[in-house]
Amino acid sequence: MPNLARILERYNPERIYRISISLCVGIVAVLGSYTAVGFSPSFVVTPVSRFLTRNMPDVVIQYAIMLFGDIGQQLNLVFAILLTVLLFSGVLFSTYRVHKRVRHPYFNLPISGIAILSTSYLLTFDLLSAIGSVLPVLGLLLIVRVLTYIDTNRLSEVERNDQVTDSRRSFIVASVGTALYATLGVGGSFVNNEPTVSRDESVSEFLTQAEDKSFDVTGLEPLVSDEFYQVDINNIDPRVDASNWNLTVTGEVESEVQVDYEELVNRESESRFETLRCVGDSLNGKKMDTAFWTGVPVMPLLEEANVDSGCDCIMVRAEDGYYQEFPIDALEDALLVYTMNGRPLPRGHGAPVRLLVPGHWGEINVKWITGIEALDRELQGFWEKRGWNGTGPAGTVAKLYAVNTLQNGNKELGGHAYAGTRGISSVEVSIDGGESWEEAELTEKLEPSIDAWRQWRYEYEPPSGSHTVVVRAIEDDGTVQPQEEAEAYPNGASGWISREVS
Ligand SMILES: Nc1nc2c(c(=O)[nH]1)N[C@H]1C(S)=C(S)[C@@H](COP(=O)(O)O)O[C@H]1N2
Ligand SMILES: [Mo]
Repeated sequence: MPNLARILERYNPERIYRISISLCVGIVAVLGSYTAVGFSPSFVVTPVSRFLTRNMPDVVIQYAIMLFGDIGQQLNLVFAILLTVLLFSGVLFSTYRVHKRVRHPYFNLPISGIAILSTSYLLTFDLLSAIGSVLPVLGLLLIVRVLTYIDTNRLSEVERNDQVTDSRRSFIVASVGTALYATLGVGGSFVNNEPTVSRDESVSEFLTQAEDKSFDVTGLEPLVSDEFYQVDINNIDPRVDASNWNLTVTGEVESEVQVDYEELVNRESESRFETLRCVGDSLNGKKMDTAFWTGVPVMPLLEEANVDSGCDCIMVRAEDGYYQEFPIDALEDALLVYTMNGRPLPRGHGAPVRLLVPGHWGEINVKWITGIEALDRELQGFWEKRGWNGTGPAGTVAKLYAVNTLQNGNKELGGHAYAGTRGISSVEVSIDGGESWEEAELTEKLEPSIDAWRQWRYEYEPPSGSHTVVVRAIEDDGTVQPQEEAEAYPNGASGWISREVS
């Protein structure tokens, strides 16, 4: 075992000591901002993470999706946090140079403080976040200073020249302090949780309807999802105040239109059950969910603006810089949605207002919507630029989510089936690998709805030994779910889901 002190000596102890303190400062600066503003756009990591996502070359993104799938985004966040910590550490480390020039200990702390404060402020333009960063940094540096001072005074004249001996204790205290603070800072996240708003009572009859129509199958989510999947390009979602929100209709229009939140919710609204499915959903994946939504039809707004688009297409833009292009036709039954299951739209699902386009892949259901621009020629949206093909109608699928053995020895299968606005007329099940097919039970349609999914359930006496179960959905007009197998990228997953059951 090499002796730590020796290594320290060999690698210029003073420098190592400073690097360590700088790292501690980087960590507490990031945590401090987090404690002050939480996972919000004002958090110091947000702009760094955003920069990474927006500027990552398309090839890297495609590889990351293939290699890491959903955790790609978490990796991005971890990387962004590391970079931000290093940025603050670097800033602090460079102030040591200034200290050397100034040569007066009283200036050290203010100089470091100003450096951290301005870095944080320049990243976020948020004073609260910047103060959040600088306060714990000042606390940490103060402790280090005081301890170093005490220790230095205790030493003899000769020993005082050895900077490291007298700062080792302060270094240990600094690391322990940082670790403690990290624990508290993470605990602080609970403080930043958003309050739950009580449910609009007029919606309960619809939610009760969904509950009553749902099958009671172990391992199967009800018709209105308990956990609604979330997909977007952000690690830290935008936070948009309803009072500051507005939507503009611009571009190839006769007269631009602008509505704010008040005006929107005072318009005539519609409420219905709708299902969303992400084009990135794997064949038997769970990026498909249903909620009861309330919103205002979009088309009247475009009519007010008198849109005259050369391509009959629009670009929809959002607060997070996301943009999607698609045909105006798709908007026929689309809503600008502001409640979900009787509560104000949650931040993660696009608060205060999102677009809901029945039957289309999730990606054009733009959250945190800010603008609709009528185009004169076709352009590519955020995902289309990266090779995806997800602006059209969503694919048909019967998922196989539950395989249960009942008390009477029978097998019970269950899942959700979705066919966009084409509708599900039946789900067929084969227990012999696709030789013969039987019809599954189907839940009643949710009302009102244009494209809500259904649950299916099938019970049978199992043959002895293992057998292959296959399921497929049939659309309203008799079209059978495509059997050809494909990965999600780039057109959405397809194929019949099958499973060995024994
Ligand atoms: N502003 C914005 N809207 C967005 C996205 C996004 O990244 N930014 N992601 C889209 C994608 S790919 C999907 S699948 C749906 C998911 O909606 P949800 O998170 O409410 O389930 O939102 C869409 N709307
Ligand atoms: Mo998606």
